[in-house]
Amino acid sequence: MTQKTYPVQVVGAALVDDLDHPARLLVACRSAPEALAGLWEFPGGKTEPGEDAVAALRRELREELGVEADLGAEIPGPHAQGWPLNERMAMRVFWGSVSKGVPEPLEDHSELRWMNLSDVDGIRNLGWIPADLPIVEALVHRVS
Ligand code: 9L3
Ligand code: MG
Repeated sequence: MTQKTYPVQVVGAALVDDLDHPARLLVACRSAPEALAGLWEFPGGKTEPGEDAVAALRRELREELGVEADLGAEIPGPHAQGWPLNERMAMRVFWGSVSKGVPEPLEDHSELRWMNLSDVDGIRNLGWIPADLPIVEALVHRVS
């Protein structure tokens, strides 16, 4: 069987305080584009030509948050390209932790927030980009 291909590959990070014993998750509120402003997401962005997913995500976290990250296992989505975002884009999501720096909203975000992973309802009710919600559910199942 062949699977659909999404022309745009996006990568995102579930950044936690400690990869082995996660207690807190970093969530980011978008400031741009206008259609997504005010919605929360996993930080990340589009993979560039010739870049693998992990390298792209390291770059995005440097650009958007100003941090270096250790990346861990993937949170597998229903598709080889990860979690479908729309007809054209799918996102691969990796666990990660900050290895250097303090996250700041340097690009396309108005606010960052560390959420307690025990606050499952608080995380669920943030007002996510709708396409990120299935990933939120997979993540809270993983840690609960
Ligand atoms: N997107 C959705 N959820 C996310 C991320 C990082 C991205 N967690 C969508 C929003 C944009 C597109 O993917 O339409 C590309 O993301 P970016 O490069 O604007 O961050
Ligand atoms: Mg981005």
